[in-house]
Amino acid sequence: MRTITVGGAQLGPIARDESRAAVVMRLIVMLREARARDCDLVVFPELALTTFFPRWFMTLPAEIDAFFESEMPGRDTKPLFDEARRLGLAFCLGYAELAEEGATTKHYNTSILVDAAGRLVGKYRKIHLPGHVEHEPARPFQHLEKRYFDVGNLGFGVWRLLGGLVGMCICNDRRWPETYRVMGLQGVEMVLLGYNTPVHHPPAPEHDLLANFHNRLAMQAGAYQNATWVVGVAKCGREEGVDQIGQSQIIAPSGETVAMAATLGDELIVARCDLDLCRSYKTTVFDFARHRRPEHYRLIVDRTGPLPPA
Ligand code: CDT
Repeated sequence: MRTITVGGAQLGPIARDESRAAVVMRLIVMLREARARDCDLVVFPELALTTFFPRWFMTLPAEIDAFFESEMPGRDTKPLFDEARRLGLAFCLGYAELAEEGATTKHYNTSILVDAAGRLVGKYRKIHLPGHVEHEPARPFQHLEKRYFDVGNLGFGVWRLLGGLVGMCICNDRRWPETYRVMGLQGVEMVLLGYNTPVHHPPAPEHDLLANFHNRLAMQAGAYQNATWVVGVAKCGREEGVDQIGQSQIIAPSGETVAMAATLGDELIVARCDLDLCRSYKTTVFDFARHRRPEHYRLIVDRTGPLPPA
């Protein structure tokens, strides 16, 4: 049996003035608990090193860039890498990345996969950036991801780790079936993702009561329809006056949630994931080679005429 014991390291709120060093210490405490609970791999949330800064409108580049990392590991994050290697743990970490590309500096919402020896195995840059570009003062808080981040340019990759095929996506990506399907077509067996999801959605407050349901719905459907484990990890609780959902969860290829956080604070959820459970679905209901019919997936645009008689 191929198994990965995975820990979802949910984080409670991070204050705007909390130092990187203090946050990294919180992450290290969770790594140690994960070791004690026999984990092989620990998943941290999206933008796990700072408060969720896209909630504020900022114009000064220096103020914005202070939330970004220009090297990984850097001075403040090296202790995390050192401790994970000492404990023999792989991890997935979300952070804001400053990347020099030719003569330009790019800003990405990024997650990395690091193996138990401390080697960078994979990198993903968020593709589905939600929110808006301009300041919308009528909102109680902003969601300026489209302003502060460039669209990710690395696609949806899948990497060999711990005897399985592991992929990553970030927060809003989890709502889009394409995200899982692109990884599913590459045989993914475990999708790692972090999220910062406000309970209140100013453009459509009628969705607020359904925030936890939609979180579960999207991830469970992605898991089942692509025969993969999904590990979704929140940064949650009331952060700088904004409530964010929790319910971090580990979902089996059956679509069933097998572990879920019960608090809105720092909390480790753990599950021993049998990767061969994916095969039971990948070789039957979701055997893509036998049952998918992409040659028939056409968009019919000329539907203006009368319908034929039934
Ligand atoms: N961080 C992130 O992607 N949050 C979004 C909020 C959507 S509303 C702008 C999410 O999909 O959870």
